[in-house]
Amino acid sequence: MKNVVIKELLTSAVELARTAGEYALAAQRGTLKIESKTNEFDLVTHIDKYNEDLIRDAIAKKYPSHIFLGEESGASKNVGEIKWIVDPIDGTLNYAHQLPIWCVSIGIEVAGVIECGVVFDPSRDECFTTIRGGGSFLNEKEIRVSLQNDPKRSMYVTGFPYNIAEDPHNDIDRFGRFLRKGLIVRRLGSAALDLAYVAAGRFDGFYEGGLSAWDTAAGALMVREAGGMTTHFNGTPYSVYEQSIIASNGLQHQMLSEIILD
Ligand code: 2AM
Ligand code: CA
Repeated sequence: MKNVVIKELLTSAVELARTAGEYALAAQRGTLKIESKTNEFDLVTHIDKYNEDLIRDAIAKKYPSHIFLGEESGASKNVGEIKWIVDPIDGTLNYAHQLPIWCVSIGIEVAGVIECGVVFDPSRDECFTTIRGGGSFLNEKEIRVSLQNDPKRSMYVTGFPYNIAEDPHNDIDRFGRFLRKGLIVRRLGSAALDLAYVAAGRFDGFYEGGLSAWDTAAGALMVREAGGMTTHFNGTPYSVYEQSIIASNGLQHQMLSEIILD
């Protein structure tokens, strides 16, 4: 597909992410209706749903043949080669607690390949974008992963699933291995922002065990286009349809993989 078409799709995605993000930011101070999803910790607000409908309807109107895949409403029945992969609010728990660490994430896949994406953080007015073969940007300025190769001077980030109490992916042991080595690991609660921050060189690496396509569709490409590396825990190249991810500045990828798989 021509670069101009991809650029046009990215422009539409940025507009939608900004509209949805600004709406959610304004709504955050109001009364949020909160419901639980898979368990009592996995919550969704009426704004997640409102925002997803807003984005989904706008795409259906402008691009009726495109496929939509969203966290709250699942996949549309369209058949075609262009798919919008949307998390209307990534970091929902932070959002519900008035913590300004959440974003809108939109990735666009063409014939099975993620071609571009946006991660918009309305609390800081930070708009991260990426386009395959064209780099990654923060508010239109190019970003690169860090050059840090010393783990003692590094900062990593991870996340835990909502069923962490059952620890199905051994996240607690894995996190413990990092802490016992004295390594610094943050846990922010928004996988899409974690990835954008690796792309921007704020973190040197990110890993998480149980993610979905909408959490990573934009952010994983963003890391690669900023010069970093993305794989699954087992070292195979990253696909948004598999759960685990290691995203790093590249220099530390092997070292992180060894701790994660230990
Ligand atoms: P959310 O805020 O959109 O729900 C927290 O570690 C990160 O992982 C957040 O991006 C959160 O997305 C996501 N997340 C948490 N539990 C998840 C699960 N069971 N499946 C997919 N993503 C999950
Ligand atoms: Ca979400």
